[in-house]
Amino acid sequence: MLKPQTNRCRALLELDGLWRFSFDPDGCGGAEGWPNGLPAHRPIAVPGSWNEQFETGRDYTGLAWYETEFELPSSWQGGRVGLRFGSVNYLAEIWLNGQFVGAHEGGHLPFDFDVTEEIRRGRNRLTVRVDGGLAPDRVPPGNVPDDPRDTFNHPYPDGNFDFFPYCGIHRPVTLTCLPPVHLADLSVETSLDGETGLVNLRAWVEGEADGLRASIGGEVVALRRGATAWEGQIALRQVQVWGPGHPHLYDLEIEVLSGGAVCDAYRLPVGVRTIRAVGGQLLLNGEPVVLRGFGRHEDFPVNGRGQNRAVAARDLAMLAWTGANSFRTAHYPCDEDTLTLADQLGILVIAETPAVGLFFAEDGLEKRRALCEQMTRELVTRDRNHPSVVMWSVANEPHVRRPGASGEMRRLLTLARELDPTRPVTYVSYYGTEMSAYDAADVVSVNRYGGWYGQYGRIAEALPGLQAEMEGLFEQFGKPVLLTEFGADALPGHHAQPPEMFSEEYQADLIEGYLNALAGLPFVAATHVWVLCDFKTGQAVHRANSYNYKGVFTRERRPKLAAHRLRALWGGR
Ligand code: BDP
Repeated sequence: MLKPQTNRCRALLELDGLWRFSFDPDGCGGAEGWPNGLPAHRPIAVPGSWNEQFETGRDYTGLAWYETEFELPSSWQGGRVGLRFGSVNYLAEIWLNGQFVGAHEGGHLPFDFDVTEEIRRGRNRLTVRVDGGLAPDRVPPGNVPDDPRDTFNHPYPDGNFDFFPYCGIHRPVTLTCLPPVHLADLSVETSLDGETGLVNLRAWVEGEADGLRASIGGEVVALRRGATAWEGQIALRQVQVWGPGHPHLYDLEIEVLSGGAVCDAYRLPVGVRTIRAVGGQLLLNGEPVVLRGFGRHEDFPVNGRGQNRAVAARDLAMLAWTGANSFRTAHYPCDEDTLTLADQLGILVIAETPAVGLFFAEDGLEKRRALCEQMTRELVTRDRNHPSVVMWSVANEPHVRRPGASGEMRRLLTLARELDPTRPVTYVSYYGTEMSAYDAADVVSVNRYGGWYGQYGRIAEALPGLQAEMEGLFEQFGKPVLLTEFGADALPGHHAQPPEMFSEEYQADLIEGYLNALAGLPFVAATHVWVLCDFKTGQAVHRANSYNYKGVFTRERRPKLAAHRLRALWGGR
């Protein structure tokens, strides 16, 4: 799905701002006709999570209604009018002027509707019902009944995952106007042939076009009409490849021709690079690369999970300051502007679907499977044109001990690879060799917490086992091994000598111990600290202040001792 843009052929209107809002705990809004106007309401900021904007509703994950009004620009005539949501958690139903437009399930990916029929000249009323409910048949799941084969905690609210289940309209809402014949989607794949960069294009068009023209780096080609898409290749001699330290972006422009004239245009920054897993290494542009970095949540005081571009810019600046080169979008796709930033800054990204906390009991299994497939498709089609995205992760910590679990993981890995054969695919597990589907992945990704969730207070005791396990994983699968999480909680300002759990010293020592222990293992292709910043969780006995304190920066983005330690180890600028 293309990100909206405005240019000589396209227009857009951001609908963000102060909307009207009402909780609907009894679910009576539909029967009472709320799509025709909310009877009682309070103001709410969009985007933003509802949980932190009022003195009530912090733990509320039920039904709520949003409403706004806007005027259609009079110049928007004869085009296709679309309504696009960057993300709504969890289930959104949309009405325009009281008419039902459509629904979307899943909290972290965009969706849009053609509202050309429903839109009116002049003033329009847009209504959104959001269902933030946590349920076993949703992804990620919540309120999951106990399973004796898998132990998990039940935080409050009861998400089957370790972050606060923020709800609401979390990313921008945009009204778009496209010409009747327009570019509907685009795929850009790059490869290298010596010093020549090859840019392979596939473009999907809505309506009858006479032709398509692509220009990049001074080269112009006409695309040819294929069975389903328009296709073409552009060769860039003496190509400037994209990568950390040299994030060169070319400016691609696609023009759609109809009746002898340009009827639509779309611009996209393109980074030419290759990424492959070969033996025990990840190769970026043919050269071995080791991912140093973090898991990153979208989380900030008051904003909750609402998109905040300044926070994203700050996060990527802090990441570079430590000397890191990468992050994983744990445990859901990040917003699109963050990926644009990563493209510009030369930061490598493992893009993860929202499939966290999957369990494989029959209850809701088929629906969860269908949702995982839908989300994998939505993620790949949204993010495939970002050079920063170097890998797909189809799940985090599925409860793989369940019968059938390996098959479910294999299915998702295969789907991701079919959708995008140019990037390695993986899933992240806390199990190693047991019941795993790593034979179907390109890299093995594991999370390890020795010295924290085991061997309390004894970092040194955790390290030999870690090395042996990583060696065992490489021996078994012959693929790069990624340590996608490791870390320790540190309460900011809490110090101890000798170091003890929850002190800044203990966190810094554990991280350094892990990095040193793995430094000599050439097949370890990633060390990602959990986590970049402290983040909000549900309430639980092991979550003081409802925070996960494994950030090397605080939730307010101040460095802890571990951030300085990493900077010394990673040579940050
Ligand atoms: C890991 C999970 C992550 C948690 C982390 C922790 O993947 O979501 O936040 O544990 O407990 O297993 O800090």
